[in-house]
Amino acid sequence: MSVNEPPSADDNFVVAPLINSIPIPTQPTTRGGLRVYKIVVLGDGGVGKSAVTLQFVSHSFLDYHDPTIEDSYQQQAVIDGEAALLDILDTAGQVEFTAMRDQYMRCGEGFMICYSVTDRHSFQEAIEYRKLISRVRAQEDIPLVLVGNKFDLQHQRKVTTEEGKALARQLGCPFYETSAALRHFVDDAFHSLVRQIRAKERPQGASRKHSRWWRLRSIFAFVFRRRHRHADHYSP
Ligand SMILES: Nc1nc2c(ncn2[C@@H]2O[C@H](COP(=O)(O)OP(=O)(O)O)[C@@H](O)[C@H]2O)c(=O)[nH]1
Ligand SMILES: [Mg+2]
Repeated sequence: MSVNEPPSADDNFVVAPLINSIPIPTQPTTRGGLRVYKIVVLGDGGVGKSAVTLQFVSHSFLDYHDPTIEDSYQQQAVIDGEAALLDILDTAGQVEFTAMRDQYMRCGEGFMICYSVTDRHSFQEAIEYRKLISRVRAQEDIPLVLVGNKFDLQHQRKVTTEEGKALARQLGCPFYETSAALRHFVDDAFHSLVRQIRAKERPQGASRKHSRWWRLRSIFAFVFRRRHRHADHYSP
C-alpha cells in the first residue's frame, strides 16, 4: 500500500492548521484526464468491506479475503454521464487511531462506513468510525454513506432496516443495504459518494450539467484509459 508515500509534485497542498503538519490536498487530483475520487471504506472486521470493494471493481464475490490486507483499488465508471476514476482504499484493522490511519483520513474525499446487518456490534461501531473521521476533519462537510451489508442473510439479521435508516439520519448521509454476495446496491453506494463529492465541488447555484463538450471529453478520457490501463496505487 502506498498511503505513506509523499504527496506527488503536481498536487496542490496546504498545511492543516492546528491539527498537525500533515498536508491536506486542496485541489482535486486528475490522472490521465480523469478526475480521481479518493474513497475510504471503513467498518469492523468481517462486515464485508473487501467483498463490497472487490464486487465493485472486479464483479466477483470472494468467499475469503485475508482480513489483515489493506489495499487500494482503482475503478473507472461513468456516473451521471461523466467519467470518473475511483481510487478506493479498503481498510483493515480496528477503529483505533494510528498515524497511518490519520493520514488516509486526511486524504479521503468520501467515506463509506460499513456494518453487517447480521452483526449488531458492527452496527454500534459505525458511529465510532464517524467519530474517527470527525477527529481529523472536524470542520468539514464530508461526503459519507452508511452501508448495511449482507442483506442476503435475512435469517441471520440482527439489525433492522429501520435502525439503519435512523442511524443514517443521525449521521446525515445516504443509506444502502447491500449484498456483496448478490451485488445488490454496491454500485449505488459508491456512486452516491461520487455524487456527493461533485455536489460539494460545484459552485453554489451552478448548473448541474457540464457542457456537452466537457462530457464527451471525459468519456473519451475514460475509453482511452481503459486501453492504456496500468497499475496505479492509492496516493495521498
Ligand atoms: N452472505 C454474504 N456474505 C458476505 C457478504 N459480504 C461479505 N461476506 C462474507 O463475509 C466474510 C468477511 O468478508 P470480508 O470482505 O473479508 O470482510 P472485511 O473484513 O470487512 O473486509 C467473508 O467470508 C465474505 O465472503 C455478503 O454480502 N453476503
Ligand atoms: Mg477486508
